[in-house]
Parts: sequence; C-alpha cells; structure tokens
Amino acid sequence: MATKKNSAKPAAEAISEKIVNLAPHTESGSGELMTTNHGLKINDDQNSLKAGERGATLLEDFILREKITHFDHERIPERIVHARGSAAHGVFKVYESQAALTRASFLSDPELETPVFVRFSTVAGSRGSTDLARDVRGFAVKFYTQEGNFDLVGNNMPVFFIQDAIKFPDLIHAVKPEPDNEMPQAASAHDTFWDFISLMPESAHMIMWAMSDRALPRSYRMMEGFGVHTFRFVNEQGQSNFVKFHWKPLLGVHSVAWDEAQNISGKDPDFHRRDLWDAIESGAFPEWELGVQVVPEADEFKFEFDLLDPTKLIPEELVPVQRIGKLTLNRNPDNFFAETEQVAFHVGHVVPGIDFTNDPLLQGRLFSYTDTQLIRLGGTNFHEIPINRPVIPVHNNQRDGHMRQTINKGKSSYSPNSLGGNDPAQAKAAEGGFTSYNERIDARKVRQRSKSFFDHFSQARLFFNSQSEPEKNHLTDALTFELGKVKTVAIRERMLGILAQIDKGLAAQVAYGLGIHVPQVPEQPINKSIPADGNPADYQPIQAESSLTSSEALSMANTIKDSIVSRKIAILAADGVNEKALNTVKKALLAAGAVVEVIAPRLGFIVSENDEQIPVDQSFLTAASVLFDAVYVPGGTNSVASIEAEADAVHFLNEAFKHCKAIAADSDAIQVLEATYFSKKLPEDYTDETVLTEGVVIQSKPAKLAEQFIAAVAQHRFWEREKPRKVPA
Ligand code: HDD
Repeated sequence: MATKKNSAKPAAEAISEKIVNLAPHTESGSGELMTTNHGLKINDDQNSLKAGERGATLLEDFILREKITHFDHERIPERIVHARGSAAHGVFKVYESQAALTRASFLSDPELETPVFVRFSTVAGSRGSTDLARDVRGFAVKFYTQEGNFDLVGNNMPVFFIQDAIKFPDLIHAVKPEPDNEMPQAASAHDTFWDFISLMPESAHMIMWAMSDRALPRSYRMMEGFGVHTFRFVNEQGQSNFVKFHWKPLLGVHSVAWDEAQNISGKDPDFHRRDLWDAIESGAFPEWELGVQVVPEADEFKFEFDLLDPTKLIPEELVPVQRIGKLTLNRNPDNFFAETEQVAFHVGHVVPGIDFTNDPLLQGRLFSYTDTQLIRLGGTNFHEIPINRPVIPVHNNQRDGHMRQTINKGKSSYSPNSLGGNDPAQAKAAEGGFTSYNERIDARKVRQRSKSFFDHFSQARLFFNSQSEPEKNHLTDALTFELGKVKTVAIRERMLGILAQIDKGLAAQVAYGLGIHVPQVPEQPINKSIPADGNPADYQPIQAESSLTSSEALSMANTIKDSIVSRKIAILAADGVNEKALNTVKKALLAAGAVVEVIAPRLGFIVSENDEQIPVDQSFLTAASVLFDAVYVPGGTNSVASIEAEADAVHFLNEAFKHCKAIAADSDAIQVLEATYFSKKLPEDYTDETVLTEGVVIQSKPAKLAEQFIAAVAQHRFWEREKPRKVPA
C-alpha cells in the first residue's frame, strides 16, 4: 500500500466515539456558581470561618476542610517508568480489510474509524523532568474498538535491553537516579546504568539504538513506533501468523543534535509536549501509518535469530513492512490529569484476532501492567476511569471495591446462576468471545534461556554498519559522553570490551575519547547474568554475523524529507526591515505549512522601510535558536544594521549553523551573515546569485529565496557541516 499523504481534518470535526463517551464526565465552571463537592453553593471562598476577625479558625469550617483535604490528596504515584509523558486523542482507519490475517474487526473494515488515545513518554525521568533527555521514548496506543480496548504499548526503538522480564527491575534500578543521592535525573550517563549494561551483553543491540540519534527526537510527531515483541495475528479459521507492529510517521524520522538537546532542556523542558499540543491546536494533525511484518507460522525457525527474542528485529529486507492503516491525532486532551495521567495501558489488553507469543519479556509484561495500575491508580476499579473505559458496555460478575462507579443491578453476581437467567452469558467465539491461540506446548518446567537467544552482537553491528557517517559520529560521541560521566574506570573498560565485540573501530574511538585502551577481549566471560549453579562458559554470547551488511530502514538519513509542515522558522528583523521580502517569504513558508515567528530586539511591533507595522512574536530575550528549525534574515538597511549589532541575533545564527539548520538571508542582509563565525565557510562569490551551500541560502529575489529555503528546511539538517566533527559556536 502506497504512503497516503497528509490529510488533516479541521480540529472542529475531531469528535470520535470516545470523545462522545467522555462527554458526560466533563465539567466546566464557565457561567456557573461555585459549590462544594456536595453541591452546596459557596458564598465566600476567600476567608476561613474564624472566632472573630483576628481569631483562630474554627474546626466547624467544613468548607475549608473539604477544600484543603482534597488538595492534600491531589497527587498520585507517578509511573515507575515512563512517568514523563504527553498524550492526544485521534482515530485509526485500516486501508483494506486484513481479515485474511486477523479476525480483529477494527482491522477488517476500511469504513470503520476507531478512536484512539496515544501517550508518548520518556522512560527514566520523573514527571517533571525534561523532554529532551537522551532516552527511549514510549509510544503507547489505546484503540477503543467495538470488541474492547486493544493497547499497543510500544517504544520508538524496535528492540529492548533485556530478554527476560525478570531483569526489568534490575535494568530500571540501574538507570534511575542512584539511590544514595538521587542523581542524575533523567539520564543514563552514570555508573549504575553502565555497570549493569556492561555485565549484560544482551543489551548491546539496544545500546546502539539508545545511543543513536533516535534517542533525541525532534518531535514525538517525527518518531517511528514499534510493538517490539513478535505478536500473533489469528484469523477466523484459527490460523496464526507472527506479526511485528510498526508506526511510520508521515513527517519522516528526525532528531536534534545532543548539544541542542541539552540547551532545549534549559530553554524549554516541555519542548516535545508543547510541540505536540501546538501542532494539534493548529490543525497540523500528526499522522502515522501502521505497518506490519507478517511471518507465517511455518517460517518460525527460518531466521538467523529467534523471533521470540526481543533484542532482535526483523530486517525490512527480509520481511517488508506492509502499511495497512493510518493513525491521526486530532484533538488535545481537556484535562492532563484525568486523561494523560490516569490512562492505564496494558499489553494484555487485546481483542480477538491478536494474541501473544512466548517472548519472555512480553510474558512478564502481561503481569506487570495491571499490577502497576493497582498501586498507581489506587484500586481495582481503574477501568472505570473515563479515559480507560471501552466504548462498549462492560458486563461481568466483578463487584465493589474502592470508588466503584457502576451500579450493578440484580441479585446474582456469580456464574452459573439461575436467579439472573445465567447472565451475563459467555460469548461464543462466533459472537466475539476471546479464545487463546491453541499453541502446542510440551515441555519441562525450567529456568533457562534458549541458546537461540545467545547472539548479542550481530544485529548491534548491523545497526552500526547501517548508519550514515554523521550518525556514526553521533553514536560514538554519545558513548564517549556517557562513559565519560562514569566515574569507575573498570566499568568504562568493561563497556569498551562489549563495544569491541560490535565494532573495533567504534571501541577504539570511544577509548581514545576516554583516554584508556580497549581491553583484550574476550579473555574473561562478559556475561555476568548467570544463575548461582550455572557454569559461566555455558552463558557466554555466541559469535555470529548477520547475513546483511546493512539495512536501509535502520538509518534516519534515509527518511522522507519532502515536507516542512509544522517546522518552526524564525525571521530575525528590526525597524526598517524590507517588508516586501519579509512578507513574501513568510507567506510562502506559511503556505507550505510551516510555523513562522518574527523575532526582534523587543516585543510589540517593528516599523518597516515603508512604515508598515509588523507584529513581533518574540524578542531575542525569550526566543532561542534551539527552539527553531531554521532562520531567515530579510534585508532593509536599518534592520540589517540593528540585527548585525545585536549579539543575541548573531549568536542565534551561529548556533543555528552549529546545529546544522537551514539558514536564509536576503543578499542585502549579507553583512549580518558576515558578522557570524561561519561567514568564513561560505564561498566568496556569493552575491545576487543563488548559493545553496550546505543549507545556507543567499538570494536577492524573495520568491526564489523562499523556494530554495523551503527545499533546504525539508532536508531538516545538514549534518555534513559537522566536519571536522564539531563546529564551534
Ligand atoms: Fe513497560 C509503562 C513500553 C518492557 C513494566 N512501558 C510502559 C509505557 C510504555 C512501555 C510505552 C508507558 C505507558 C503509558 O504511557 O502510560 N515496556 C515498554 C516496552 C517494553 C517494556 C516497549 C519492552 C518491549 N515494561 C516492560 C517490562 C516491564 C514493564 C519488561 C515489567 C516486567 N511498563 C511497565 C510498567 C509500566 C510500564 C511498570 C509503568 C507505568 C505503567 O506500566 O502503566 O508496568
């Protein structure tokens, strides 16, 4: 199925069945009188009840007590992982019926629009931490189908650190802030994380992803998503196929630079949250295509890796991704706590036609998610919270518990019963009753891992080999940074030993940055995740080579670069600006879907050459280049002189260049570029003629400039500028 183009609908239409279903639970105080929680109208919300105007507050003040008590209880525990997140409502539609593969009804009817709620997150940081941490991103989708809720609880990386859920608490303890001093926040660059990772070679492949630019997304809207595990599709005839789920963003997959990420964390820690919110508010609805890689049951053992091993992906060269439907996020939540915070995902929320495999990570997750909601949301009735309710009715014999909302009628709450006519009745498979896939299992009870899980390096190497030169440099720098923050030299060395198994050149470069040598490997066992009675020799990684030398889909350099929709573009201007140039370029950028802001020495208005008032969106004090994708400097003698003299403006341009962004200037604004450090890098003969050198556009004709600038912005970044490796600013 060919990629469908961006087809955003106006925000006003974004009312799905789930939005209708949430409506009775919404509240607005607009035009209403204030009441207590019990409906009593409040006359004075400013003063507590006192014994005399200078006297003590009275215990009798039930209004004060209710208000303070509720406030004292406002917080609930944050998620143990993925605490920091942001979410949106939307819809999903399948392109063509997938009934041959799965009986899931939401995948069988192209007319059917299934409401969804999607939450993106970082993993390690607390609720208040920065969006721009170097981290995996969660990509959790709740489909409110006519057969119940289906949750696809994935990440923006297709593999995971560990193979067995029993290691999850260890992994998370290692990455979270260290227990003695609660440092560092939202960062893996510390001893405990790398201590654990360096003892667990099964994490090698995921470490390549986590240290790559994938860990620094430009936007949630520009990330891929992956179900990670191999799941099953089961059709009406009971036939099963293995399936891997993918989300492919229609805006392409893009990242920011590490230096930029660190700056954004200070300038706007809500950068991704704001970006998602603003895009949806402006009608630039984020879209992804749902992709599936389908493997017939008969091919289970055909691959050089185990389909049940969550540290492996299926290269797209081996099994192409078929794009079967589209997800559109078209509405922001009304209330962060009620929706984004209280939404409860669970890999075990499936619908008929979707089933599990024996991937030991998936199997452990099937326990964890309900358990975590019980403590986080406070009891068994969390499914009754509006955002978690299915859009279809719920009937069973479960009863009561904290905060029960449902008023179950009738005498019988057991099955079988005769007093209630034996209802609610079980559903036959033909009526949509869920039946587990009838997989044959004939085995001994063991605590073991299959030998087919023991190749830890071949796909790590495949990933590294598939990266472009700038991506490889970023990955090398990321590892050097992270291990540079590790204090214990033995941990650094042990990690170099693992890197050397992946790529000797990579290990050597990181070692150089750390000022140490790559140890001789593998002299000693490197896997320390061994049972007490295990023989270390039986648990060491096996050496294997992927049959592919590289895989195109693994590099972000090969992503789509055909759109500037929702890219943020700064125009640096001051009084005396050439309004014709400014307006022409601005209009063209807006028409191409970009967001444009005029940045000037102060807020209010600037007055153009021809006395036109131009509103200013931000001053140099509030704006920063790291919050924009590209920058344009229009001409106009006085404006150009002011911008050239404005240190913040020159810094803005220098930094934009450093972060490899598209830059455009009118020919008569050239003196501004000459004030930057990168003027030396531009060809000398630029005048009126077009010069498109690594994303710097200099033009005298505004319409032509706009055209070239748009093409440059669509490229996203000109990473080649980083030669030799780093650009000072
Ligand atoms: Fe998990 C949350 C994704 C392994 C236990 N996980 C959580 C969220 C995402 C993932 C996106 C946030 C959901 C939201 O936005 O509310 N987790 C993954 C992926 C994994 C994975 C892609 C590996 C393939 N997780 C994993 C394991 C365990 C957990 C192995 C435990 C054995 N995950 C949890 C949890 C969380 C959670 C403790 C914390 C908050 C929550 O569930 O609702 O149950």
